[in-house]
Amino acid sequence: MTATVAHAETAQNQAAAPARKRWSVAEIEALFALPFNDLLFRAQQVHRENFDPNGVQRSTLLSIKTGGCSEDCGYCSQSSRYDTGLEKEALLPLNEVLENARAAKAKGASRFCMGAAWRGPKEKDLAPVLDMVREVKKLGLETCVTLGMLKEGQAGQLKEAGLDYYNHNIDTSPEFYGQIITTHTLQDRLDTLDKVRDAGINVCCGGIVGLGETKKSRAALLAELANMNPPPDSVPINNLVQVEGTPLGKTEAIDPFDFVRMIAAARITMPASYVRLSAGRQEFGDGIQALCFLAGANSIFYGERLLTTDNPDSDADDALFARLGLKSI
Ligand code: SAM
Ligand code: DTB
Ligand code: SF4
Repeated sequence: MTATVAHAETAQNQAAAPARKRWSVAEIEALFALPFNDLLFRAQQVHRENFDPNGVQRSTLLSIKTGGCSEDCGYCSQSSRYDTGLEKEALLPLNEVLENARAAKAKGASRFCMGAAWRGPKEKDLAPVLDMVREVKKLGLETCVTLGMLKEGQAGQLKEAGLDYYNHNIDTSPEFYGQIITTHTLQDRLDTLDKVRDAGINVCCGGIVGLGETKKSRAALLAELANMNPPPDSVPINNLVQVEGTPLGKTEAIDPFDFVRMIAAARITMPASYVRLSAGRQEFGDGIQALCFLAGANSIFYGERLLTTDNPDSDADDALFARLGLKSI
């Protein structure tokens, strides 16, 4: 085939591709306003059209560099601006990371996600992380890192080391963002996501609810995510873990049914993405978590620790999976 023909075919394929739906904030608010059963039925239908309804992917998190972060994210235990009683730690040595990764694999996680409390990695920070990615990958695990904002060229280095996913959340709606974070902008985060996507790394991007946001703001967060081109491969929906000493440490908790609605609307608006029932699961009982799976959540963080706060024990999760007939994928 000549180059000209190949080009012509590409152009034709593009012309034939159906235009992607853009979601308005009002449309997503209308999803939230549906009777709960109607919303869940619709979400479950979309879920079944796109995924095995009983498969749930499991990632284990490890904080490879804890605390002392320059940023002022109002929810975060790791910002140096708040007195949360957290001990600042240096970057973990490779052998300790690998020990944790081996244990996560033995427990049944398929992906290992390493998080660092940085605004972004300096060049000298990145080299040891690249080694971690290479070595974790060799264990037969998928790799994910969340390191903050990336500079030119860093995403390419991570890709070359074998990185599968980069997590970088937009956290909340464009309108509410400035009330939660002032040291970097939403646009800064979108720029990093572009670099990750351009390097051919899968994008993991979601947000947090329970920050004191309105329902409209939740809808706007989902619209921002769903209208990305393409939408993120993985969408973590975090329920704020209230950390004493942070500005949001005493925020009123979200109604758990509204959290389930958030999962359902994420499933409907991003049919082909993995929707992750993320931080804050401990605040929900088994019943609410089961509803989240019914609403289309198909991944979780697995293991007793998130980054600096607790997550359900893996034994408790294994028992829940057995009771619900869920299988790890
Ligand atoms: N520093 C990097 C960054 O901000 O991208 C990586 C680590 S940061 C802890 C990763 C994400 O965890 C945040 O964007 C936020 O969505 C989530 N997160 C942090 N603290 C949380 C909390 N207390 N409750 C729920 N989610 C939280
Ligand atoms: C994400 O969306 N949630 C995870 C992961 N990506 C890095 C982090 C949750 C952190 C919860 C608070 C803590 O343990 O510090
Ligand atoms: Fe730093 Fe990330 Fe926490 Fe913000 S969320 S304070 S950037 S570690």
